Amino acid sequence: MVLEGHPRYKSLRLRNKLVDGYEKGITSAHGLIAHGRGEAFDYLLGEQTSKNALDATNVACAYLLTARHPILSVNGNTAALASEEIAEFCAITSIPVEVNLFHRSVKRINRIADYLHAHGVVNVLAGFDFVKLDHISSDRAKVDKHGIFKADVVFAPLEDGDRAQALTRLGKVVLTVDLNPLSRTAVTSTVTIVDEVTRAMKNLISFAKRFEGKDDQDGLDTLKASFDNVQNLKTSYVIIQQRLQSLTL
Ligand code: PTJ
Repeated sequence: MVLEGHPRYKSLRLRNKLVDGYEKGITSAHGLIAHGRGEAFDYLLGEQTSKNALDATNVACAYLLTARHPILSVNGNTAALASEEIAEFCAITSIPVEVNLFHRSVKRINRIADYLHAHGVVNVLAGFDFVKLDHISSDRAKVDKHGIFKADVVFAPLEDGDRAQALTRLGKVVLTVDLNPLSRTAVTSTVTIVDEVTRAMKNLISFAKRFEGKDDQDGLDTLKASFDNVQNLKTSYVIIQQRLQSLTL
């Protein structure tokens, strides 16, 4: 149990969620290590949503709201950390979810799909009716015919570089959340949200709520056109540099 007054309460709560996910067979052992890398970058970034991360989140949401066939690709880490937020976001936007795993097993796909359903996600594709994409060495190449394969906009938090590259090569818009602004995924994606995934999901929900029931295609298109992913990533590099330079020992 983590007490709310603990100085690292939020970070410890997320760790607990992941360990719980691991014990339930949702998160892989590798996922725990991947989370540690994310935590290290979050520490360097100040453990808060920066303005440039919020800008990227809003642009990502604009892409999702204007897509013909959007899809949210969920892995074992994202499911353990953010199922409640995914359920709320998908209820507002009607975007379907595809369970797509790096360390793929039928057992884990079913467990994650059940876990998402239990948290209120209605439309979950398990990826059993799949097509294998080229140029991807991992099992993430297997994508659902009715999900990622058909999608024009793929939102894949905690994605891997190979697939981000392969999906952009196929002409898809790739949106990701990655605390490491230097990763291949971060530099390859159309929009990279350099933020912690639960914070990013909450901000996506707020943005989607503002546009609920409104038809503002022009406004959303203008927002998309104004965005430069490389410039946005550079702002994250600067934040890390400035934080390191401001350290006085
Ligand atoms: O459930 P599976 O089998 O699909 O596996 C999922 C993992 C995450 C293990 C797999 O996709 C993987 O190995 O990912 P990578 O290549 O380690 O990339 C994960 C990226 O996400 C890293 O750049 C981390 O910095 C980042 N990251 C980790 N935790 C978070 C995060 N970004 C945002 N929020 C987090 N909580």
